[in-house]
Amino acid sequence: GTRMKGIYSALLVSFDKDGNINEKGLRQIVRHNIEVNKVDGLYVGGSTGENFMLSTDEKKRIFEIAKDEAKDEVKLIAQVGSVNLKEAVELAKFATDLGYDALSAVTPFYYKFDFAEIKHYYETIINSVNNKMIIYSIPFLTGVNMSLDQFGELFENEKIIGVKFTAADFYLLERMRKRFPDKLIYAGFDEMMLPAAVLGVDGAIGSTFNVNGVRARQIFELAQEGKVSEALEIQHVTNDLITDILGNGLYQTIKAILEDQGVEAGYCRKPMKEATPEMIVKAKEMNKKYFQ
Ligand code: NGF
Repeated sequence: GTRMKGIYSALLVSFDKDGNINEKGLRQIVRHNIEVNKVDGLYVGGSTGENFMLSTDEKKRIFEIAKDEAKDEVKLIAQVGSVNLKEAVELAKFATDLGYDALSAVTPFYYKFDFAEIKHYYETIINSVNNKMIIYSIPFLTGVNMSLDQFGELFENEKIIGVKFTAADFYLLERMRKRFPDKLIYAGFDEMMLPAAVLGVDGAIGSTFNVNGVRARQIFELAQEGKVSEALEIQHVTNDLITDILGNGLYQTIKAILEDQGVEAGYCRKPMKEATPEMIVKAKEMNKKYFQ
């Protein structure tokens, strides 16, 4: 549990123009996160990894490459969730065999699964392996809003050790912190990291840490030291950056900033669009403004 606290990049994946995994670029993104962003860990196969547009073999390949490049230098969490539960179990076994420190699974989406179905999904995945599970809750993309009691029911399984909380419901977050002091809670919205840190989350998992990991750590550590106004100054700069990124195209822009820093972050997977020349110009301006 406690050894998994800290700052985790939701790992970007580099694709070539045809949408194939660019292994060299992916390795560079892993190295950049470890050496420049100085993250504590990587969250592999999440939304930021464009995971839900990939085949099972591609997901496995990404788990392999990330582990091979990171070795044991940082903690590794594998997001294995899928509405295809058999695929989720297969990926859970695969990532566990590779030595991933923990698994995570998005709440099953698209169909309106009831809580009994959601619980069965988590129990099936985690009981198939000797590993730990971090629930991936992202209601704005999945439509799944679980209550405090429902989280509590899932957390009764000791192998379910925490939650990646990508939501703006700070009332629920506070209730969770108080009721589950021993579970790991990760903040998922980078632009709301400071209030989440003040509420006592154990860490954060974010897409923007692929470029802005150093500021993210400063916000988190200052908040933990009670230096809220200093942390807020850094959150303000961070949110200027995030506003610029979101206004220009989330993953395309982070990739273009990385490219400008010499990291072969490549293209996004279709149906995500290709960055236009105008988007790339703006990303270069962001790199200059926030990172030089
Ligand atoms: O990218 C998304 C989804 N969310 C990420 C984060 O929760 C990581 C967040 O960093 C994640 O979901 C994943 O990769 O699995 C945002 O991108 C960031 O706060 C900007 O809004 O939209």
